[in-house]
Amino acid sequence: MLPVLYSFRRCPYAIRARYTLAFLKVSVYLREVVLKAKPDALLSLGGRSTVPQLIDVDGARYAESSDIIFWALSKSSIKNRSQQVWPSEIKQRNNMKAWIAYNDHFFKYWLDRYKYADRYPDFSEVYYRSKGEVFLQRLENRLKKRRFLFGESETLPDIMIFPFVRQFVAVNQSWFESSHYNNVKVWLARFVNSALFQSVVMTKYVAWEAGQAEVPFPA
Ligand SMILES: N[C@@H](CCC(=O)N[C@@H](CS)C(=O)NCC(=O)O)C(=O)O
Repeated sequence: MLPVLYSFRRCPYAIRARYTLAFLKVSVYLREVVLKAKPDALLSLGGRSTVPQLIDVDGARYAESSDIIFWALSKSSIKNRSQQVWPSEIKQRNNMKAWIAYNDHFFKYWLDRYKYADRYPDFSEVYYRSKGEVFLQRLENRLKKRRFLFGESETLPDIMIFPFVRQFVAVNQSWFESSHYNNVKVWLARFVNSALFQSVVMTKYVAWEAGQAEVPFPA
């Protein structure tokens, strides 16, 4: 018996949760959700039915990607990896939290408008992109001096931010390729070209239906 993770393959919140689980080798049963036809098992939990959501074996519910990520940190037996991604120094943790919060509140806001510019006709797609670029430039400045946001190896801010940058880039890949964000390009490629991302995190699963065999993740 394992905890259950409700997930949606392309969702950036679900991607960062799955990446953390895979990186820390914390096992769950993955239930792939179709957002337009959420399973009753998820809806009947009540309240928010966004993905990702994790239900632990004792019934405890983690309804936010960040809750799942911190739950995974507490469960991982690979202590050097959990220490690597979330070092114990308080000042550094606060700084990391600030980067994650900036991503989740500001970058995500402009990302949605850039991605769905036709639904936000007040301004142009290029305008929304330029707003998102403020964050890309901050990432670029930081990554000029180090391989990852907080040093030479990945930490939670990298893991929690890259799925959103990936989505931003996907709106107009050729624009990004020709842009000057060269260090962001290399940083993003490290994640999306990794075996962990391609062969584990982004594995395709059929939509889960009640009664079907559970799917262990990471496989
Ligand atoms: N703050 C949540 C956001 C999760 C979220 O918005 N997920 C989207 C998919 S990317 C979703 O479930 N949308 C469907 C819905 O809102 O019902 C988290 O960090 O997990």
